[in-house]
Amino acid sequence: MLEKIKSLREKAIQELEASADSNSLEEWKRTYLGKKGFVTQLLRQIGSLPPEERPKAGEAANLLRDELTQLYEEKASAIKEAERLQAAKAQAIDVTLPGRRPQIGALHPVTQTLREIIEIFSRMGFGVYEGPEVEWDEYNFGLLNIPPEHPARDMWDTLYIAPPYGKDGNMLLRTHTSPDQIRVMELTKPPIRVVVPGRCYRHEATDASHEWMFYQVEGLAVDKGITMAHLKGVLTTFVREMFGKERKVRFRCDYFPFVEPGADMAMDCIVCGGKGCRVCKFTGWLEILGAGMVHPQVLRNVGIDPNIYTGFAFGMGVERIAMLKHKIDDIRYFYANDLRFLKQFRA
Ligand code: 2U9
Repeated sequence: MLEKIKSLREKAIQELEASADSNSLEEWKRTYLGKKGFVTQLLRQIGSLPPEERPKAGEAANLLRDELTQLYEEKASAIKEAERLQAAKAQAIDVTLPGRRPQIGALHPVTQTLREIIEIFSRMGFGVYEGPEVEWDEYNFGLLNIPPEHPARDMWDTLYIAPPYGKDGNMLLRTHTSPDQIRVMELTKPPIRVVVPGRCYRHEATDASHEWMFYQVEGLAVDKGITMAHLKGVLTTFVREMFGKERKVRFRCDYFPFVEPGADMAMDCIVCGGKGCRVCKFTGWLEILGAGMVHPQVLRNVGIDPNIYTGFAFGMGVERIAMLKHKIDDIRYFYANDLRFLKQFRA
């Protein structure tokens, strides 16, 4: 019997060492320590041995059962740990793999130009105000000295808001940011120095220099003693900051209902330096903005006494400034969403 126990022990230990995963280990447990396993059967046979053999055989069989149980438990925890490590390894991230390059966007060229314009006026002490794109007729035209049915309205092809929102043409998409200047004068007392940027809309057939949606920056300075000299000084500084210190400027008379006198400002052509070329249509000059002294009636409309205060105002199209700056010959490129165009302006 002792021989039998010895050889069973050797066989069991050998097979235990050979089981490499939890399935084969459990199979081993059933074979040796299970209800019908070899060791259990062995223990049952002890009772049928001759009485003098029983104590030794019983002790040896019990020792074998305890030893194999302990060996099983040690092996089980070793396999469990090995399997846990393997699972963790399978899920692990390879930190040495190169990453996917993120697609980084950039500011639109019109936004870049808009910010540059605002920054130049900020350095001259101008604040920034923004108002609504959907406007009252009264703010877009009436308070700016452009009464209903006045022929001056023909200067702006207007997109009106249909009923039930707008009634009798009293609501529209602003044709300029001038109504925001009205709001600034209603909200604050002089001295006023402000620029008002934003989107404007016109019922316009698009071509190389016209879009139905475009950006404007308008500006306003109101105080005691403001003159045309301030207008010329501020705007000349702006042009030279934006397009170069060497720029020559030219002011000529122009008409806008909300200014008197009104002016048109041009600079010498940045392509030919004034000699005449295709860009300046052989005039040597590029028109960049309109301006003027705020009409006394406009000041009166917002409760500012024109006998005490005067002001100058100006307006420019941001796309036009960007086109001159980057020598772009068609305004429609800005809103065509063609990345071949837009990627050229990644700062
Ligand atoms: C108030 C008083 C005066 C703003 C002005 C212009 C002249 C002008 C155009 C330039 C190109 C519009 O974008 S554009 O088509 N603007 O020429 N704008 S004076 O004068 C104002 C505005 C508001 C209360």
